[in-house]
Amino acid sequence: MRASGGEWLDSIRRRAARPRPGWTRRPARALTGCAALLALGWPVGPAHAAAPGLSDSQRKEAEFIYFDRCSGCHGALRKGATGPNITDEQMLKKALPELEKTIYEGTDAGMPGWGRTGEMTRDETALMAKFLQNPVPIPPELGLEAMRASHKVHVPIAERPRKPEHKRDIDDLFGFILRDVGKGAIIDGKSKELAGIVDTGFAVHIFRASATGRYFYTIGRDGKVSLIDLYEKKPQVVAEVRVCLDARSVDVSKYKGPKGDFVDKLAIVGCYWPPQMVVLDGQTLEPMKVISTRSSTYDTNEYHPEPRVATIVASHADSEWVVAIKETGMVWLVDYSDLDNLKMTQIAAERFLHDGGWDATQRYLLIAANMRDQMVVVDTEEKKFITKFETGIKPHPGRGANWIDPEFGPVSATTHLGEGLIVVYGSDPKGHPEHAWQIVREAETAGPGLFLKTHPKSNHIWTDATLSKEEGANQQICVFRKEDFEAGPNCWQATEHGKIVHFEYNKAGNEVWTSVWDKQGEIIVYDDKTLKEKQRITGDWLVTPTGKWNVYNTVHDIY
Ligand code: DHE
Repeated sequence: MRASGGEWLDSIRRRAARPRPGWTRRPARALTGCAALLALGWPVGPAHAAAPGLSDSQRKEAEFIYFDRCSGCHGALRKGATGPNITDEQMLKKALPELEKTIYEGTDAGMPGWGRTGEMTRDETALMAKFLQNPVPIPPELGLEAMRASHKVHVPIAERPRKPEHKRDIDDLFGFILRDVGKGAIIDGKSKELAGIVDTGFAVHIFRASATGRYFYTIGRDGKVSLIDLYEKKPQVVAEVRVCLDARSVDVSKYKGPKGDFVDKLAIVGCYWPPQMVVLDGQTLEPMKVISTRSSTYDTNEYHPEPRVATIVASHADSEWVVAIKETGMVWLVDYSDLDNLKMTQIAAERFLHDGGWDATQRYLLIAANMRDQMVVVDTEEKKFITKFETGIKPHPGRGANWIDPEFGPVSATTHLGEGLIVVYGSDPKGHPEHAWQIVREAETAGPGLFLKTHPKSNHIWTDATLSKEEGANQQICVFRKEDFEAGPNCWQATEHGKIVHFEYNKAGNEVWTSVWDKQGEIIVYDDKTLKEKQRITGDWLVTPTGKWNVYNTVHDIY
């Protein structure tokens, strides 16, 4: 029988306290927080006779690697989403050397080659091949009581400063993820100085800023949320709580209107496992309500046991979070004005919803259904599905990019995981109905990429090619000009090591910051007008920098 979240945490504590013969810990990667708990083992069903044997310690090591590198695309239950179904029934159809090769080399469909990129050794890829032929371990649930056990308020509200205790411009601070060390760096957008480093969850996925910009929220892959107070002399984690065992998204309440003032009042976390969202007090992170996402697929109406929460955006015009549910293909508009009498609008969209953001008017959610090669449009004012259309192989817009095209008016765009392609489509159904949700331009980038970014004050659109397998291509940046998109991009090699990933503008909209994603990482700051490098931030603290967020742009959803 499976343990409940609370019993499970207790049993983990008991087991963790015992000496563990045969427990092998990987020296290069310290297991922290929930990752360490996960590695202690999930209940597992009986193995098929043909499944290769694994020792206890091998199984635990494989479970951790699976959680760290694989579950995001294939799901905790291995039923597939961005990646295919890799349950033991499917994997036993393949020979072990074939599986090992795929894990080591990657695939043309976009799976990274974990051995090729140095993230797994030969022994580890061999171990993972065997693990995949064994039955899927079922992770436990996590309810309010167990969440509350991990809740800590380090600085009570009454003891927090009433105004900033420093001279920095809070609106121009940047939050940077230091992925592999479970930390976040806060950097001053003006002086480029490091304002402070804070401990966060494991492999933090995103930062979001509170509606006033005073706080940053981070969400770790292990489901730990950290609340960082930017008023403190040095940025400091003032509260934390673990509300999922696997997570990617967090957002805040931004609405101030007739239904109440919710500025800096609430936060929401989207979990991958357990499949649920959790509403928290915005100032203390006390967990308040759990909303399960287990439900039926939008099209066949079949029950799905693991509908994961992908993108969340916060409405500026209503007391609503717009929540994308990946496996069932639904967008849920969650009205947070009355949590006891919760109202939700459930909009059928498309399966495998992943990442997205607002159009320029902040009325339409533009989100990728990446395994369907489509972009989906949802109208949050009329609260209904508008349309979906194919763009290319696995669209991946991040938050997206919105600008005014000289010929087609307001447009939006996406890059793609599966090919080096930027696709531009009309996004102004009022002013330019003939182009709305139609592809108007497309062009090649340096290779399959993850993110693009622009700013209303800029003439440029920046793209990365992080997933490219061609020598050096993932170290390139390609920039398109809004006023002459058809001229093609200006591309250059930005680094000799690591990969270029993700862009963010400063508050003024005249600088672009990007990461060199490497164990010895760097931040490159470009002048957006001249495209010249202005500064390179380095330091031994810059370990695997990935995403970055400017406070002002994140509060106001400028992209
Ligand atoms: Fe992300 C956004 C999920 C891999 C960096 N990523 C998101 C969002 C989701 C998601 C659901 C949208 C959050 C929101 O807006 O509320 N990402 C996943 C995965 O499931 C996936 C494919 C595999 C995994 O195991 O995590 C994955 N993502 C990655 C990476 O490998 C990246 C490059 C580095 C990392 O953290 O592992 C990465 N994802 C990011 C970033 C954003 C993001 C920087 C936010 C973009 C923004 O501009 O806000």
